[in-house]
Amino acid sequence: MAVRDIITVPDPHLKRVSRPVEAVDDALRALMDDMVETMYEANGIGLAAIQVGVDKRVIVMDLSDKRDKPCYFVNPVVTPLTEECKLHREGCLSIPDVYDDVERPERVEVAYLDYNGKVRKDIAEDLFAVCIQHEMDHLEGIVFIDHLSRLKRDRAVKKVQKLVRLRRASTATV
Ligand code: GNR
Ligand code: NI
Repeated sequence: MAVRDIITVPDPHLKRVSRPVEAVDDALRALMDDMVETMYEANGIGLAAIQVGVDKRVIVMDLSDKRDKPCYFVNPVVTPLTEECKLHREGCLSIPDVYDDVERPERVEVAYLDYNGKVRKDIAEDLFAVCIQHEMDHLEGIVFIDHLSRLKRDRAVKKVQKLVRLRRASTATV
């Protein structure tokens, strides 16, 4: 297992539509293992493969307090179950230090293949619903700031670019 680099906006990979997975095999499980390790290291609750530069329809998530219950979603399909939407403050590992409210349906159904390629279906509410919809957006090349005004989006990208430049400068001689 290995921690991979997480790409940040405005990396054009984040705009790519990810491609369906053809088989849940050992190579895919190795990717999913790396994604979980990368997510834990970054203290995230979810991660889409495109955030490590891989354009496959794969998501990992862990909403447990002890960070010991990783979940895997391959080729997920999300269907809203309510018209009611809820505002939730979101963040993204590809947009560090930016947080804002996004409105999304509050209950959704998610159909997917699990770590072993088994077909599964869950009902998602609360943070699970927020997170799976945030991750599904990544598979479609959408990030949460795309749901904000253009002014907020432009500001967020500039802030991230500045942060990344500073980080590079401070780690260049390590
Ligand atoms: O770690 C994350 N936290 C989070 C908080 C509120 C709404 C969505 C998320 S997902 C994010 C990790 C991430 O960037 N996943 O793509
Ligand atoms: Ni994200």
